[in-house]
Amino acid sequence: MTNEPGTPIGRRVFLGLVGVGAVGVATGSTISNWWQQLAKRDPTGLSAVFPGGGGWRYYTVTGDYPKRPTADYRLKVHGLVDTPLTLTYDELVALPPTRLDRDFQCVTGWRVLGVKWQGVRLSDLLDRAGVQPHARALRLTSFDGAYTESLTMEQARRKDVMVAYQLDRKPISSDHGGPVRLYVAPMYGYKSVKWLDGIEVVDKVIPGYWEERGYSIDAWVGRSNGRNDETT
Ligand SMILES: Nc1nc2c(c(=O)[nH]1)N[C@H]1C(S)=C(S)[C@@H](COP(=O)(O)O)O[C@H]1N2
Ligand SMILES: [Mo]
Repeated sequence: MTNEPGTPIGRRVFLGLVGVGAVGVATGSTISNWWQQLAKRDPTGLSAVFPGGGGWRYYTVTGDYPKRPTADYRLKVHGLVDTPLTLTYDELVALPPTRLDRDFQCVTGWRVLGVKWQGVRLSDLLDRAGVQPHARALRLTSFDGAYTESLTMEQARRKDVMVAYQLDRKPISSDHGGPVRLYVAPMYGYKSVKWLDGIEVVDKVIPGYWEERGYSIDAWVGRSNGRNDETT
């Protein structure tokens, strides 16, 4: 089963996603925590009108929102590269930053407008590692232990694709996939791997978690929204 971007997604996949959304069960005791938990598992979008949502849903396919202190964080760039890298959080944030003020859109329909992202261009990291000539794609992994994604080398080299460590001027929370996640501005949210820990350079596209479950490997947000042009 495949789904073209912008068309309604298949029922099986949709139900799967709703099921996934229901995994983040309330654990907090405060009211605000309760609302936050509601927002996490609410597939309808109604909780966006309540405090704490801000239009976001907090997704996880494992039922867990793993926390990793920045001191313990490592990002590996490996595979078909001349110099494999293992970057600490401090090393990553010390690299020349890139910023984007762009929308975040899930393929299920919700969208958060004008999110302020800061990070390091994925392309810069690839240059540091030295991509070998026969490389064609990336396999991206998460320290949740389950989620993966793919990008072609051409997609990965775009200026609007970054390894992000700030969201709306604050460190990315663990709910949002911090301390470090991917942000692929021109594509649906499922490309933006949370809790990013690995960038493997490979010789062909390896379908990611949701792509194995029916979503399109090319996840371009429909041009009809007029907001997906590549900018610096
Ligand atoms: N590791 C991991 N990354 C993920 C997901 C996930 O479940 N696990 N969900 C994806 C989807 S479908 C979307 S829309 C966004 C949601 O990001 P958010 O939880 O910060 O709103 O993360 C993407 N990256
Ligand atoms: Mo999504």
